[in-house]
Amino acid sequence: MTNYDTLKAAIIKGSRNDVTAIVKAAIDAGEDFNALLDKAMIPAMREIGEKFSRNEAYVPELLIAARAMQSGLAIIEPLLAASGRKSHGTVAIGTVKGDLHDIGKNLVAIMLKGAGYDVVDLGVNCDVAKFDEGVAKGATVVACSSLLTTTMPYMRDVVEHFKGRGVKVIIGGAPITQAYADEIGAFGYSEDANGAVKLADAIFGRK
Ligand code: B1M
Repeated sequence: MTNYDTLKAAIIKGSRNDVTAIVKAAIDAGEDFNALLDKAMIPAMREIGEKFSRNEAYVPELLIAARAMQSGLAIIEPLLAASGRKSHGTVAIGTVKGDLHDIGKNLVAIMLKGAGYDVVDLGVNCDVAKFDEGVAKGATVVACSSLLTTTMPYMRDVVEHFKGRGVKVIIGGAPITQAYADEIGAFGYSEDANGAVKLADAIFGRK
């Protein structure tokens, strides 16, 4: 059974090899990856963020923690992709223009794939032309992620861009709230990756 504190500490320290080894061992032992995410991996990123706020960690520490987190996510993702499922719809996802944070966005993409959706991952720093590329690939839902208060206003541009075009824009990210989604006219908001799946289920009529 995985020691969640050890995994959490390995992410915070940025020990990529340790994270890879722990996550791999847990998956090989048949453990539920949702527990790894909820009890160790996501709290680790929250904790390093709090240290950053208190000037106890700096951008290089954030970066190595993020890389360690990504190495764990990379092990989890193929499991979902390999689960042989029928697509329930297509969602294009990207982090908005000016914003390079992608861990939360990747997590949402992984959970959507796991729930049976085709996901067009557009990466980070996406402008409306980039989101158009996702729609051209069949997406009828555009999911926007933003982690910065300076980049979240671009979500309004994305909502405006897709108005009247039959594309539903849903949004999320640490500074985003339901009130903000209502204010800019987004179709929906979710606080976390599981919420994004519920939102997609509601949009595609699965629940
Ligand atoms: Co940055 N950063 N960062 N950072 N960083 C934050 C966001 C910050 C809150 C840290 C802090 O001050 N405490 C702060 C923002 C302050 C603000 O705007 N109010 C901040 C800052 C200031 C910056 C820089 C400006 C720092 C600098 O250079 N001086 C800079 C900006 C760069 C840029 O984007 N242009 C910067 C850079 C970086 C790194 C590159 C070093 C690195 C990112 C690496 C990467 O992503 N590949 C980084 C990191 C790691 C963080 C923190 C520590 C962690 C973010 C994270 O991965 N969280 C973050 C502090 C924090 O959030 N506590 C911070 C874990 C992730 C699982 O959660 O992304 O929230 P989250 O995603 C969740 C939900 O939000 C939701 O579901 C996810 C899973 O449950 N969700 C969605 C996300 N997207 C969704 C989309 C949806 C639905 C739900 O669509 C429907």
